[in-house]
Amino acid sequence: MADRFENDAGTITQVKPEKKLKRPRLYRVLLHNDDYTTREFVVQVLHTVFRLGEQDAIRIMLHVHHNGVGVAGVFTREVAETKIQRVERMAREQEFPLRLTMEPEEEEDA
Ligand code: TYC
Repeated sequence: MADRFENDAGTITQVKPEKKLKRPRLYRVLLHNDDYTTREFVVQVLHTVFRLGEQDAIRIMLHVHHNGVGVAGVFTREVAETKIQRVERMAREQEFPLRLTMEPEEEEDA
């Protein structure tokens, strides 16, 4: 399709190319094991902040407990940051050392 038009008066209209709608980069929120945070608290956090059902919350908690680290969820950057902050505040209130980090997912081909 032509993207440049000229009318009888010689006016040239250039059509802007469509902006590529890029998908926002996604981030994995990683949950780290420690020896002090209770299993119940981790399950509660996965349920209330990460919106996981009880079975999934328990499964991920146990995975982290046994493997040292696991994915709590995948979100856009702001959502990931907000969830981490929320959990950190909840953990601090109960003096648990629970730690979460985030890392970008590999870029997918468009
Ligand atoms: N290892 C903890 C315990 O035995 C439980 C735990 C699981 C803590 C996952 C943190 O991210 C975590 N009480």
